[in-house]
Amino acid sequence: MDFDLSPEYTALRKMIRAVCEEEVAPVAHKIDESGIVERDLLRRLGELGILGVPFPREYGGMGAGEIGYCIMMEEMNRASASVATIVGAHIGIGVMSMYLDGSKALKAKYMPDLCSGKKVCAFALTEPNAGSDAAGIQLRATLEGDSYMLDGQKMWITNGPIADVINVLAITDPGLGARGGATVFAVESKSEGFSTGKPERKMGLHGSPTSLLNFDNVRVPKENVIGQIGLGFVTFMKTLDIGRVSLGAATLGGAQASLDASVRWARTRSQYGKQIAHNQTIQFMLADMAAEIESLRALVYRTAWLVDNGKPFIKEAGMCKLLGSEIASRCVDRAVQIHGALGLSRDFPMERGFRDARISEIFEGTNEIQRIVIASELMQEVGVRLRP
Ligand code: COS
Repeated sequence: MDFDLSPEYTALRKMIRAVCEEEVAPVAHKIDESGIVERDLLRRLGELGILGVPFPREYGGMGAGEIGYCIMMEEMNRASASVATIVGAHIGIGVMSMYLDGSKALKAKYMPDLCSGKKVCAFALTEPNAGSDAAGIQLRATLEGDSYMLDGQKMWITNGPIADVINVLAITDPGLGARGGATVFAVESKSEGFSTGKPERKMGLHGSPTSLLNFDNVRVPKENVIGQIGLGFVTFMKTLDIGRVSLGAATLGGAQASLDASVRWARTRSQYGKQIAHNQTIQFMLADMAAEIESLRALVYRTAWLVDNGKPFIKEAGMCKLLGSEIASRCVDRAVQIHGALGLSRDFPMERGFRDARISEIFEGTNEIQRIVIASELMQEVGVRLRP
C-alpha cells in the first residue's frame, strides 16, 4: 500500500500516520459538525514538525522535500479533509510562495513561526472578478515612501479568517497588468485596514475556514515584498504548480480512505446469507478503486521526485491534480454505493467524504484549467505556444 522510497520516508509515514490516527481522525467528525479545527491541534502538528515537512531545517522545517510533504498530505487527508486543507493551504501554497522567492531575511523572519505552528499562513490570489483568469486581478499596491499601500479585495481564501501572515498578489504597475506588473506581499493580518468577511458556508470542508479579505489602504513595508517587483504572477504560478502535486497526494489519501472503508464494509456486511464481498458487483467496484489508486500513487510520487530533483514537472503536476481529484470523487462515490443507506448517513464518514471530495475538482485551479496547462505543456514540447 505504501510507496516509500527510503527508510527515512517509511519512518516519516509511520510517525505521521500514528499522529493522524490518534489525534486527527478521532476528531474528524466533530470538526465537520462544529466547523472548527482547534488552534491547539495546529500547534500540536507544528510542535511535531508536521507544518514544516518540505522546508529546509535552517528555516525551521523538517527537510523532507516534496516527497515527504506528499507523504504527509496523503496521510492527513486520509484522516480529515478539513485539517488537510488548512495544512495544505498553509504549507503548500502559503509558506511555499515565500520559500520559493522570498528574501533570506523575510524567510528568517516568518518561516520558523509558520513551520512551528505559532502562526498560520494563507495564499491570496482569487478576487471577485479573477478566478480561473488569475491575471484578471485588480487589488492595487501603490508605493508611498518606504511602504506599499494595498487596496482591494480577495475572495475564497482558505485560512483567510485564521491566518496571521497572508501572501497577497497585487498589481503594482497597472500599465503592465498582472503579467509583468504584479507583486507578492507578505501581509500581517494584524495590520490596520485589514479585515475578513464571514466564513463561507460550503458544501464540504466545514472545518476549513474560507473567507473574503478586505484591504482598506493596508500599509506593507517594502521588506515584505516577496521576490521581485513585477514578477509576482510567476511566483504564484510556480507555487500553484507545486501545490498541485501535494493536492494530488491529498486526493490519494481521500481515495485510499474510501477504499479502506469499503473493504472493511464488504467483509462486515452480509446479505442473502453471505458477505457482500462475494458479489461480483462489489468486487468490481473495489478492483476499479484499487487500480485507480495505485496508478495515482505512482504518478504523485514520481512527480514529487521530479520536483525534488529539479526536473520539469508542470505537466505532471496538472495531471496529479486532475486525475487525483477525479479518482477521489469516483472512489468516494463507489464507497457510498457499497455502504448503501449508511453511505448517506451523517453519522458515518462516507457522507462527509463525499461532500469533502468535490471541491478538489475546483480549487487550486479547476480541472478545466489543469487540462489547459497539460495541453499547453504538451504542445510547448513540440514548439507550439497555445496561451497568449
Ligand atoms: N509556472 C511558471 N510560470 C508560469 C506558469 C507556470 N505554471 N504559467 C504561466 N507562467 C508564466 C508564463 O511563463 C508567463 O511569463 P512570460 O510572459 O515571461 O513567459 C506569465 O506567467 C504569464 O503566463 P500566461 O500568459 O500563460 O498566463 P495566463 O493568464 O494565460 O494564465 C493559466 C495561465 C490559465 C495557467 C493561469 O491563469 C492559471 O493557472 N489559472 C488558474 C489559477 C488558479 O489556480 N486559481 C486557483 C485559486 S488560487 S488557490
